[in-house]
Amino acid sequence: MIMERKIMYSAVQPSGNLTIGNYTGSIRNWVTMQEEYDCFYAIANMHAITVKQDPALLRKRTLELAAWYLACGLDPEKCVLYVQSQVPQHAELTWVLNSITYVGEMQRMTQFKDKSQKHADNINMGLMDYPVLMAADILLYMADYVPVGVDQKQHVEIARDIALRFNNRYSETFRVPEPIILKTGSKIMSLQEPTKKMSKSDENPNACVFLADDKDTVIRKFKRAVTDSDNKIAFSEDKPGISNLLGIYAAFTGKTVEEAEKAFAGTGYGDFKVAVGETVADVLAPIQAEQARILADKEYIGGILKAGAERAYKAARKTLSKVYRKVGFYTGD
Ligand code: AQP
Repeated sequence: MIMERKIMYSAVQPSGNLTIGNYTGSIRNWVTMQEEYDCFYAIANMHAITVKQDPALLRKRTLELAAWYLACGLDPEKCVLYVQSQVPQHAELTWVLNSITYVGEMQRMTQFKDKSQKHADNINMGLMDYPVLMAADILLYMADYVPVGVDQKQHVEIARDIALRFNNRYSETFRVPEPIILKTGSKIMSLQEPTKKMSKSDENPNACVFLADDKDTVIRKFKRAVTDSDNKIAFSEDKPGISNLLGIYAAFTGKTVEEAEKAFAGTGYGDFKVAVGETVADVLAPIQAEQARILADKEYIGGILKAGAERAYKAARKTLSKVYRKVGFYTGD
């Protein structure tokens, strides 16, 4: 009996330089998943413009992100790598799904509330519609699973609600996706405000460790990480700074947080921070070298993205035709 492979969808926005949170919460996990599933991995540039972007920088970051994907180990022979805006069905399906999504649901989304506060001068329709576009992304490819960090769980849940609602109204059409959230590395917090998640668009560069940071910068940022003053390395709710560093160490070594706690029992905060910084920098160094090598060959990246967009388009077109028929759009045949 031939078992059908499960389908996986995920994406990252080219909205800033990638952080170690994007890596451990997302891209790194995609690499193992491409062996087992049919994976679609997008560069979510349509999501990115829901906050102001410099157009030239957005284009540049799109290629850089593609190079990071490849450098982290995504293999275009094993998965579909593409740029979201090159597959028009994302926008088209969003419009249909908008018509079965309620404004109140979108206003209650945590990311919408956070980003509305952060970008109070630009609370645009796209920002509020972000989860519907994300639902369209996922549902277009009939994804079974969506690997995400904790921050995106709510959006996968709303995608499930929208899929079920459509299926109830128009008959069985979409597969209902499930989020995959790994135990370690799925919620890396800011180094400066450890109760807030690390975000690539954070204005304080010391709050984030970027994938592109060199060893000295990584160590300097960890040395400056906000902790507490009791000098005890333990994972607990009242020690968000130290807990975050333990979580990062665990995510970069494959150890559990308990093992990390044990390894540093009795160590002072200063030495602990340097050790975490060195561990992270050593993992990043070979990925950075590979990313630079790949980025130098724009033609190679362009070829991969073109082929990826064609494959994604084929799958997306199939779903959208079905949707258009179900909702009663005139198709001319
Ligand atoms: N701090 C984090 N820890 C673990 N996972 C994280 N992710 C993001 N931050 C962390 C995961 O990375 C994937 C891509 O995220 P995205 O670019 O689509 O949007 P985001 O979640 O809004 O990420 P950022 O870094 O915070 O971007 P900006 O600042 O532009 O909004 C997702 O799977 C996410 O869970």
